Amino acid sequence: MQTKKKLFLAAVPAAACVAALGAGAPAAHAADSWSYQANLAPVAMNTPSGAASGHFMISINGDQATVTETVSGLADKLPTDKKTLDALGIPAAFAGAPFPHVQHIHINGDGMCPTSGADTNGDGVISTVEGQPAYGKIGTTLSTKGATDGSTALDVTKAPGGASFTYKRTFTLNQDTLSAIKANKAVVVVHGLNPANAPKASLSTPNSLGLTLPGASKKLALIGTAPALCGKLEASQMNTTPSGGVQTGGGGTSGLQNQGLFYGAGALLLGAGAVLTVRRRFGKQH
Ligand SMILES: [Cu+2]
Repeated sequence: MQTKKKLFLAAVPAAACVAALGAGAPAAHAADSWSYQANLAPVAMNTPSGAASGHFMISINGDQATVTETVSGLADKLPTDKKTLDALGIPAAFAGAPFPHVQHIHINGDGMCPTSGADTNGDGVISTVEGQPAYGKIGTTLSTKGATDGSTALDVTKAPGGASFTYKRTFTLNQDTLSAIKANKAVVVVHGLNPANAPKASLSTPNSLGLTLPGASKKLALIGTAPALCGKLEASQMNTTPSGGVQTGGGGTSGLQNQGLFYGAGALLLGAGAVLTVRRRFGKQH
Protein backbone atom coordinates (compact mmCIF):
# COMPACT_ATOMS: atom_id res chain seq x y z
CA MET A 1 0.00 0.00 0.00
CA GLN A 2 2.73 2.42 0.92
CA THR A 3 4.79 1.59 -2.12
CA LYS A 4 1.81 1.88 -4.38
CA LYS A 5 0.91 5.24 -2.95
CA LYS A 6 4.40 6.55 -3.40
CA LEU A 7 4.39 5.49 -7.01
CA PHE A 8 1.06 7.20 -7.46
CA LEU A 9 2.38 10.41 -6.02
CA ALA A 10 5.49 10.33 -8.13
CA ALA A 11 3.54 9.69 -11.27
CA VAL A 12 0.80 12.28 -11.06
CA PRO A 13 0.84 14.25 -14.31
CA ALA A 14 1.45 17.97 -14.24
CA ALA A 15 -1.94 18.64 -15.79
CA ALA A 16 -3.66 17.07 -12.81
CA CYS A 17 -1.68 19.31 -10.50
CA VAL A 18 -2.78 22.38 -12.36
CA ALA A 19 -6.37 21.19 -12.10
CA ALA A 20 -6.00 20.76 -8.37
CA LEU A 21 -4.71 24.29 -7.91
CA GLY A 22 -7.17 26.83 -6.68
CA ALA A 23 -9.35 24.20 -5.11
CA GLY A 24 -8.17 25.39 -1.73
CA ALA A 25 -7.45 21.84 -0.73
CA PRO A 26 -6.87 21.30 2.97
CA ALA A 27 -3.52 19.87 4.02
CA ALA A 28 -4.62 16.31 3.60
CA HIS A 29 -2.37 13.51 4.68
CA ALA A 30 -2.26 9.83 5.35
CA ALA A 31 -0.06 8.71 8.21
CA ASP A 32 3.11 10.81 7.93
CA SER A 33 3.11 11.39 4.20
CA TRP A 34 2.27 14.71 2.60
CA SER A 35 2.28 16.13 -0.87
CA TYR A 36 2.67 19.75 -1.88
CA GLN A 37 2.95 21.50 -5.18
CA ALA A 38 3.74 24.88 -6.66
CA ASN A 39 3.04 26.40 -10.02
CA LEU A 40 6.18 28.29 -10.92
CA ALA A 41 5.41 31.66 -12.50
CA PRO A 42 7.54 34.53 -13.77
CA VAL A 43 8.81 36.84 -11.02
CA ALA A 44 7.48 40.37 -11.53
CA MET A 45 9.87 42.66 -13.42
CA ASN A 46 12.50 39.92 -13.82
CA THR A 47 10.78 37.57 -16.27
CA PRO A 48 8.17 38.74 -18.77
CA SER A 49 4.70 37.34 -18.19
CA GLY A 50 4.27 34.06 -20.00
CA ALA A 51 7.95 33.79 -20.99
CA ALA A 52 8.75 30.96 -18.58
CA SER A 53 6.85 28.54 -16.41
CA GLY A 54 7.24 25.44 -14.33
CA HIS A 55 5.62 22.95 -12.03
CA PHE A 56 7.01 21.66 -8.77
CA MET A 57 5.85 18.72 -6.67
CA ILE A 58 7.22 17.48 -3.40
CA SER A 59 6.03 14.34 -1.68
CA ILE A 60 7.18 13.91 1.87
CA ASN A 61 7.30 10.71 3.85
CA GLY A 62 8.76 11.14 7.30
CA ASP A 63 11.95 13.11 6.66
CA GLN A 64 12.33 11.86 3.09
CA ALA A 65 11.26 14.19 0.31
CA THR A 66 10.97 13.47 -3.39
CA VAL A 67 10.90 16.49 -5.66
CA THR A 68 9.65 16.31 -9.23
CA GLU A 69 9.95 19.53 -11.16
CA THR A 70 9.78 20.70 -14.74
CA VAL A 71 10.60 24.18 -16.00
CA SER A 72 10.77 25.82 -19.40
CA GLY A 73 11.49 29.22 -20.92
CA LEU A 74 14.50 30.09 -18.78
CA ALA A 75 17.93 31.34 -19.88
CA ASP A 76 19.44 28.61 -22.04
CA LYS A 77 23.18 29.02 -22.46
CA LEU A 78 25.83 31.36 -21.16
CA PRO A 79 27.28 33.76 -23.74
CA THR A 80 30.38 32.78 -25.71
CA ASP A 81 31.68 36.26 -26.46
CA LYS A 82 34.55 37.16 -24.12
CA LYS A 83 33.58 40.81 -23.78
CA THR A 84 30.03 39.88 -22.81
CA LEU A 85 31.27 37.29 -20.36
CA ASP A 86 33.66 39.80 -18.76
CA ALA A 87 30.93 42.40 -18.48
CA LEU A 88 28.67 39.91 -16.70
CA GLY A 89 31.38 38.60 -14.38
CA ILE A 90 31.33 35.15 -15.91
CA PRO A 91 34.68 33.34 -16.26
CA ALA A 92 35.73 32.41 -19.81
CA ALA A 93 35.69 28.73 -18.84
CA PHE A 94 31.90 28.97 -18.59
CA ALA A 95 31.46 30.16 -22.20
CA GLY A 96 28.53 28.48 -23.89
CA ALA A 97 27.75 26.24 -20.92
CA PRO A 98 24.14 25.63 -19.92
CA PHE A 99 22.96 28.67 -17.95
CA PRO A 100 22.97 27.49 -14.32
CA HIS A 101 19.74 27.93 -12.36
CA VAL A 102 20.34 27.62 -8.64
CA GLN A 103 17.05 26.87 -6.93
CA HIS A 104 15.82 26.73 -3.38
CA ILE A 105 12.88 26.26 -1.11
CA HIS A 106 12.79 29.61 0.68
CA ILE A 107 11.10 29.67 4.06
CA ASN A 108 9.57 31.85 6.73
CA GLY A 109 9.07 35.08 4.85
CA ASP A 110 5.56 36.24 4.04
CA GLY A 111 5.05 32.94 2.24
CA MET A 112 4.58 34.61 -1.12
CA CYS A 113 6.33 35.58 -4.32
CA PRO A 114 7.62 39.15 -4.62
CA THR A 115 5.57 41.71 -6.53
CA SER A 116 7.00 44.79 -8.25
CA GLY A 117 6.80 46.63 -4.93
CA ALA A 118 9.75 44.52 -3.77
CA ASP A 119 12.09 46.55 -5.99
CA THR A 120 13.06 48.85 -3.15
CA ASN A 121 15.99 50.51 -4.93
CA GLY A 122 13.86 51.17 -8.00
CA ASP A 123 16.31 49.83 -10.57
CA GLY A 124 13.68 47.74 -12.33
CA VAL A 125 14.97 44.39 -11.11
CA ILE A 126 14.02 42.41 -8.03
CA SER A 127 17.26 41.06 -6.59
CA THR A 128 17.44 37.94 -4.46
CA VAL A 129 17.79 40.09 -1.36
CA GLU A 130 14.91 42.38 -2.31
CA GLY A 131 12.70 39.34 -2.71
CA GLN A 132 13.51 37.99 0.73
CA PRO A 133 10.77 39.68 2.75
CA ALA A 134 8.27 37.92 0.48
CA TYR A 135 9.77 34.44 0.20
CA GLY A 136 12.16 34.33 3.14
CA LYS A 137 15.62 32.86 3.57
CA ILE A 138 16.90 29.65 2.03
CA GLY A 139 15.62 26.52 3.77
CA THR A 140 16.71 23.90 1.26
CA THR A 141 18.92 24.01 -1.80
CA LEU A 142 17.48 22.00 -4.68
CA SER A 143 20.88 20.87 -5.88
CA THR A 144 21.52 18.13 -8.42
CA LYS A 145 24.02 16.36 -6.17
CA GLY A 146 25.67 16.68 -2.77
CA ALA A 147 24.26 18.66 0.13
CA THR A 148 20.82 20.28 0.03
CA ASP A 149 21.60 22.84 2.72
CA GLY A 150 23.09 26.33 2.57
CA SER A 151 26.52 24.99 1.59
CA THR A 152 25.37 24.42 -1.98
CA ALA A 153 23.06 27.43 -2.17
CA LEU A 154 25.18 29.28 -4.73
CA ASP A 155 27.10 26.37 -6.23
CA VAL A 156 26.43 26.70 -9.95
CA THR A 157 28.15 23.36 -10.61
CA LYS A 158 25.46 21.60 -8.55
CA ALA A 159 22.54 23.49 -10.05
CA PRO A 160 20.35 22.36 -12.92
CA GLY A 161 20.85 24.37 -16.09
CA GLY A 162 19.49 25.33 -19.47
CA ALA A 163 16.22 26.75 -20.76
CA SER A 164 14.19 23.68 -19.85
CA PHE A 165 14.95 20.94 -17.42
CA THR A 166 13.38 18.17 -15.42
CA TYR A 167 14.62 17.81 -11.89
CA LYS A 168 13.93 14.80 -9.76
CA ARG A 169 15.66 14.01 -6.51
CA THR A 170 14.93 12.26 -3.20
CA PHE A 171 16.71 13.65 -0.17
CA THR A 172 16.41 14.14 3.57
CA LEU A 173 14.37 17.25 4.26
CA ASN A 174 15.55 19.38 7.15
CA GLN A 175 13.13 20.12 9.97
CA ASP A 176 13.00 23.88 9.38
CA THR A 177 11.89 23.44 5.79
CA LEU A 178 9.42 20.72 6.72
CA SER A 179 7.83 22.92 9.39
CA ALA A 180 7.69 25.90 7.05
CA ILE A 181 6.00 23.86 4.31
CA LYS A 182 3.35 22.68 6.75
CA ALA A 183 2.88 26.27 7.97
CA ASN A 184 2.35 27.58 4.42
CA LYS A 185 5.58 29.55 4.63
CA ALA A 186 7.55 27.82 1.90
CA VAL A 187 8.20 29.21 -1.57
CA VAL A 188 10.12 27.64 -4.45
CA VAL A 189 12.48 30.03 -6.25
CA VAL A 190 14.45 29.33 -9.43
CA HIS A 191 17.23 31.87 -10.04
CA GLY A 192 19.03 33.17 -13.12
CA LEU A 193 17.45 35.59 -15.58
CA ASN A 194 17.34 35.26 -19.34
CA PRO A 195 19.67 37.90 -20.86
CA ALA A 196 17.35 37.98 -23.86
CA ASN A 197 14.45 39.45 -21.90
CA ALA A 198 15.80 40.47 -18.47
CA PRO A 199 15.63 44.08 -17.25
CA LYS A 200 18.60 46.11 -18.47
CA ALA A 201 19.90 46.90 -15.00
CA SER A 202 20.38 43.20 -14.34
CA LEU A 203 23.17 43.11 -16.93
CA SER A 204 25.23 45.88 -15.35
CA THR A 205 24.48 45.65 -11.62
CA PRO A 206 26.46 43.23 -9.41
CA ASN A 207 24.41 40.49 -7.76
CA SER A 208 23.00 41.24 -4.33
CA LEU A 209 24.71 38.28 -2.65
CA GLY A 210 28.30 39.34 -3.30
CA LEU A 211 28.97 36.23 -5.37
CA THR A 212 32.12 36.11 -7.50
CA LEU A 213 32.52 32.99 -9.64
CA PRO A 214 35.92 31.25 -9.53
CA GLY A 215 38.16 32.79 -12.18
CA ALA A 216 36.00 35.86 -12.76
CA SER A 217 37.45 39.36 -12.63
CA LYS A 218 34.38 40.91 -11.04
CA LYS A 219 31.17 40.05 -9.24
CA LEU A 220 28.56 38.12 -11.17
CA ALA A 221 25.91 40.39 -12.69
CA LEU A 222 22.43 40.38 -11.22
CA ILE A 223 21.08 38.21 -14.05
CA GLY A 224 23.08 35.31 -12.64
CA THR A 225 21.30 35.24 -9.29
CA ALA A 226 18.04 37.22 -9.42
CA PRO A 227 14.83 35.19 -9.02
CA ALA A 228 13.32 34.16 -12.37
CA LEU A 229 10.49 31.80 -11.41
CA CYS A 230 8.63 31.56 -8.14
CA GLY A 231 5.78 29.57 -6.68
CA LYS A 232 4.28 29.11 -3.24
CA LEU A 233 4.06 25.51 -2.03
CA GLU A 234 0.50 24.47 -1.30
CA ALA A 235 -1.05 21.25 -0.09
CA SER A 236 -1.89 19.02 -2.98
CA GLN A 237 -5.44 17.79 -3.27
CA MET A 238 -4.12 14.66 -4.90
CA ASN A 239 -2.96 13.47 -1.53
CA THR A 240 -6.45 13.46 -0.09
CA THR A 241 -7.44 10.09 1.24
CA PRO A 242 -10.84 9.37 2.78
CA SER A 243 -10.28 9.00 6.52
CA GLY A 244 -8.29 5.84 6.96
CA GLY A 245 -9.67 4.63 3.67
CA VAL A 246 -8.35 3.37 0.43
CA GLN A 247 -7.34 5.62 -2.45
CA THR A 248 -10.53 5.56 -4.50
CA GLY A 249 -11.72 6.86 -7.81
CA GLY A 250 -8.55 5.92 -9.60
CA GLY A 251 -9.24 2.33 -10.49
CA GLY A 252 -6.95 -0.01 -12.34
CA THR A 253 -6.93 1.87 -15.59
CA SER A 254 -5.73 5.15 -14.17
CA GLY A 255 -3.05 3.26 -12.27
CA LEU A 256 -1.73 1.95 -15.55
CA GLN A 257 -1.82 5.39 -17.10
CA ASN A 258 0.13 6.72 -14.20
CA GLN A 259 2.75 4.04 -14.60
CA GLY A 260 3.13 4.95 -18.24
CA LEU A 261 3.67 8.57 -17.28
CA PHE A 262 6.12 7.49 -14.67
CA TYR A 263 8.29 5.79 -17.26
CA GLY A 264 7.82 8.75 -19.56
CA ALA A 265 9.27 10.99 -16.88
CA GLY A 266 12.24 8.64 -16.67
CA ALA A 267 12.97 9.22 -20.34
CA LEU A 268 12.91 12.97 -19.77
CA LEU A 269 15.37 12.55 -16.96
CA LEU A 270 17.81 10.88 -19.33
CA GLY A 271 17.76 14.08 -21.33
CA ALA A 272 18.54 16.08 -18.22
CA GLY A 273 21.34 13.66 -17.42
CA ALA A 274 23.04 14.48 -20.69
CA VAL A 275 22.98 18.16 -19.82
CA LEU A 276 24.44 17.44 -16.42
CA THR A 277 27.26 15.45 -17.99
CA VAL A 278 28.18 18.39 -20.16
CA ARG A 279 28.27 20.65 -17.16
CA ARG A 280 30.25 18.22 -15.11
CA ARG A 281 32.88 18.03 -17.80
CA PHE A 282 32.85 21.75 -18.04
CA GLY A 283 33.09 22.09 -14.27
CA LYS A 284 36.42 20.28 -14.27
CA GLN A 285 37.98 22.93 -16.46
CA HIS A 286 38.50 25.38 -13.69
CU1 LIG B 1 16.70 30.95 -3.80
